[in-house]
This record gives sequence, structure tokens and C-alpha cells, in this order.
Amino acid sequence: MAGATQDFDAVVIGAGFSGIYMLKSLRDKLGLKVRVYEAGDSVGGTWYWNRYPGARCDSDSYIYCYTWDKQLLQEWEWSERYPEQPEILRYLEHVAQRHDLKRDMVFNTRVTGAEFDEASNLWNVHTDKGDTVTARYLIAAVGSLSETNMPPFKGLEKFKGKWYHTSRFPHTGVDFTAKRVGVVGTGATAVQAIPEIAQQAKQLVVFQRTANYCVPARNGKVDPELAKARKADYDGIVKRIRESFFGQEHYFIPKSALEVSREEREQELDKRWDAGGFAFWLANYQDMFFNQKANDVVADYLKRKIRKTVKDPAVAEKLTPKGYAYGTKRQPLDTNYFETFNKDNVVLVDAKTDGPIEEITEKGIRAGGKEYELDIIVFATGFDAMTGPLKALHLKGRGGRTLDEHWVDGPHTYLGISIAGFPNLFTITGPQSPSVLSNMPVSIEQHVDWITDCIENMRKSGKTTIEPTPQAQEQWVKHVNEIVNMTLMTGANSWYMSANIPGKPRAFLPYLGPEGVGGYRKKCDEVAAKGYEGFELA
Ligand code: NA7
Repeated sequence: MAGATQDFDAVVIGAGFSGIYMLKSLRDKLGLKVRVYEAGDSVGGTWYWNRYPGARCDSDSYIYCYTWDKQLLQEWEWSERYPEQPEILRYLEHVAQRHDLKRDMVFNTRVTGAEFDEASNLWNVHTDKGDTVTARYLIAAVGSLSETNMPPFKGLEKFKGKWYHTSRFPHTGVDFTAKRVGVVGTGATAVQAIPEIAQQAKQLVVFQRTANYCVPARNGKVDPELAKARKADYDGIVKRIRESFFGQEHYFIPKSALEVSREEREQELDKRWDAGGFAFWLANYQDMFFNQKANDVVADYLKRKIRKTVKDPAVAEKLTPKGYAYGTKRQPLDTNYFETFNKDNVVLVDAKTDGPIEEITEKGIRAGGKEYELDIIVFATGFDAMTGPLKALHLKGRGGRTLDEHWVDGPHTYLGISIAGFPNLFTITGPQSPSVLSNMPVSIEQHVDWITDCIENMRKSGKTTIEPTPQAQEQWVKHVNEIVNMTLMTGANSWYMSANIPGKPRAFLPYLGPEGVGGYRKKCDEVAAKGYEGFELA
């Protein structure tokens, strides 16, 4: 259909960290006509939706921000070591204002479907407002953890109290004062929310399915001298995090946990425990993710901490993780999480020992044959991670085929940024890219820069479409799986393994490359340098 009208060069879906920068980059660097659609009423993405008590980023604030606005890196002062949800939202609002981005964003509008028109080589994009627009490029900036997992608990409709999911928390907040509150789940979100809710509620009942290894966050004010030194060294920091394994300034101990004396090991672990944050997870002994025995000694350290902190030995036992290797589920960072279970108003109901949740009743939750009466239930039950937000777009690629059809046994992507059969579609921090196993802004910026260069290159060389070949894609999928199969990650029922959602095909969702974020960046750059090796350009 030569000469078909094209409304936009690119449609970007989502106005979180990735959508904001994608718009900035395509519009202000390449001069493209771009439209961003966002379901929320403003920018923010994850930080717009997740407003539960205690919501905070687990990466240090000095690296949880954009690095493309060098002046802003110098100007912006984060108030604490880890940025709190309202502060990150303020930051993203500020960026959007500062770069005049909102004029190309349409809020309160959800993309409900999009199909690639093989005659015009354009995407037709539909919204819940009934609009359809066309664009050459479609960019999913939908986030990895944006599709809520609300398990279909029997009887929920009968509950007479109020209930909320943490990722759809009311903007006005929730007053828990004098209330009997139930929290379902003990993942990273619940670990942040539980101590906060316990301070307000009359009674808090925590429903745990799997106990979690937690490490103290040790949040607080950053020493002004350190903050100053970091600002002076931002070029160095940016280079280091881009070349690092996890997009953080954390490096493995280049030794086996088993080759050192117990004394040396305890000292190293103490250092990381005392420092707080992701160091314990991401800067531990290098064989911790590969060797069960090495993992066991590190896990044992954390189990001892739980037993020391939790006063009631029976409760401590329930809170002690079992049956999976440390670090193979997302590391929650806590502030008084285990201490909270020493409070008189907090009760732990453990699925394995007390019995699982059977149903929601008019008055509360029945678990293990006992009814717990509640005024409010908070579901901290997580997300249909990574593939969920993309499937929810109802995309149709070549031949009208959907992602559900392509991804019967889990995701198939090339580099986590593109999908065979879906020309000119780019997925920022998509499945099988480092994404959730990295400090997100680092991976987001890498993808946005790569996509921008790719589109610029296509325009210069007069190409209309780009899509990965099925062969290159299958090689990538094989590589992703080969690497993860060498680790202990596959043994856990984690959301990384798609195991949190019944019926979701068991597959590892992110990419854990042999050299992490730095190696992955090199690979993507090589692909581009070789004329987009593995892609077909027409
Ligand atoms: P997570 O980490 O997926 O945690 C969800 C929690 O909810 C976890 O404890 C689950 O137990 C529990 N859960 C899920 N479904 C059920 C059902 N059906 N019954 C009982 N309990 C259930 O989500 P979060 O929001 O905490 O964190 C997600 C990410 O956001 C986090 O990793 C950061 O990257 C930011 P399970 O462990 O699956 O047995």
C-alpha cells in the first residue's frame, strides 16, 4: 500500500524510565515525530503505580537515575541512600518538564492492540479511547514488572472489607490505623511494606508461601563528602556501571567460598552484611551461583541471622528459607523485616506449616482451616513478569500471529530487544536481556541508545524494515538457556523462572550473560557494527 498515511515515525508505549528517554532520544536527537501512550495520568511507570507503604528502590540513588543529562546528575540531590517512590516520581516529573516531553505524551490511554500491516510496513496501533494511529516503529517501553499478578483466590468477591494490590495502590494512601490487616506474600514488595504496616495496624497477619532470604538495606542519609566525591567522579562511575556485571558498582570476590577459611569467609560476609544493600547478593563469592556447597555456606550465614533476630524459635524456623539456593530468587532488602515478627501485633501464617490460603471469606482469609478476621487485605503477590506486559499489548506480527502463538514454551527473542516475525518492533529491557538482573536505568539507556542508532542507521541507508532472522533468534534463546542452566537459578520457583504464575511455561526470563551487562553491551554493539548481524533489513 504505497503512499499509506503515516501518523508518526514512532509510537512508544509507556512513560516510565524507558519511555521518557526513548521519546527524548528519537525526538530531540533524530528529529522524529513520536507519540507516547501512557495508561497512567502522568509519567513514572513503576514509580507511578507502586505506591504502597515503604515503596523504595533497592539500587543506590546515585546510580538509579539517567546518565544522559549530565547537568542533572550534578544538580539533583537525592535525599537518602535509596530513593523513595515519591522522590523518584518527582525526579521523573522533573525530567519530563525540563525536556518538554509531555507535549508528545498522551496520558490515561492504554494501547489495546497493534498489528503490523505487511502492505504498508507500518504498525496500526489501537487505544482504549477508540483511536488508531500508524507508525513506522513500535517501541514497547512497558516495563518488566507492570502486569499485576492477582491470583484468583476463591471467595474474594465475598470479602466485606477493603483489599488492594501493592502495584495498584490508591494515590490517596490507605490508613491502617486501628485496623486488622492481612498481607499476602513475602517477596521484595511485602518485605518493604510489612514493617511499615505493622507500625500502624492494630493487628497484622502475614500469609507466607515461601520464606525469603533478606539482607538489611541500611538506608539513611548519604555522607555529604561521599555525595560530593561521586558527583566529581560521575564519568568514572558511568563507565564502571556500564562495563560491570549488574550495572552496579559490585564485583564478585574472585575466590570460591569453599577455598577460604571459615574465619576469612565470616569476615567477608560480615563486611557485606554491615554495608547493607545488594553487595551481599551481587558481590559475594563467585561460585555462589554455581556451586550448591558454596551457596550453602553463604545461605547458612543468613539463616543464623534470622535465628538471632527472631525471638520465638518456632516463628524463626518458619521464616527460615528452605528448598532453594540463596540468591536464586530476587534479593529483598529490608528495614526491620525480621524484627517486625517480634511485635505482639504481628502473626505469621506459613503455608507449609500452618496450611495454605484456602479461601477469602466475608470476614477475612481462611488458611489451614482457620479463619483470620481482617478489615483490609494487601496483596503483595507480584507480577506476570517480563512476558506479561508484552502479551497484554495484543500485538500481531507477520501473518497476524500473536506473541501467545510465538511464545508457547516461553519467550523467544533476539537479544531481548526484538522478536522474529514482528518487524520494526523494539522491546526495551525485554525478556532475554539483562533487564531485571541489572540496575534498570543502565540497561534502559543501553537499549534506548542502541534502538536510536539502529533507526538512524536505517533512515540513512534507506531501509524500511528490520527484524531478526528466526535462526539468529533461536541461537540467542539457546545461549540464554545454556548459560542459566550452568547456575542454580533454574532450581528455584521464582518469577525469574516464570514459576509464580500457575500455567506459565517454565522458562528463565532475563539474561544472565557470562560477562553480565558489560558483555551484553559489547555483544549488541558488535551486532550493530557488523551491519546488524542476525537481522534482516529491507
Ligand atoms: P514477588 O517477588 O513475585 O513476590 C510475590 C509474593 O506473593 C511471594 O511471596 C509469592 O510467594 C506470593 N504469592 C504469589 N502468588 C501467591 C498465591 N497464589 N498464594 C500465596 N502467595 C502467593 O513480587 P514482589 O512484588 O514482592 O516483587 C516483584 C519485584 O518488584 C521485585 O523482585 C523487585 O524486582 C521489584 P512465592 O515466593 O511465589 O511462593
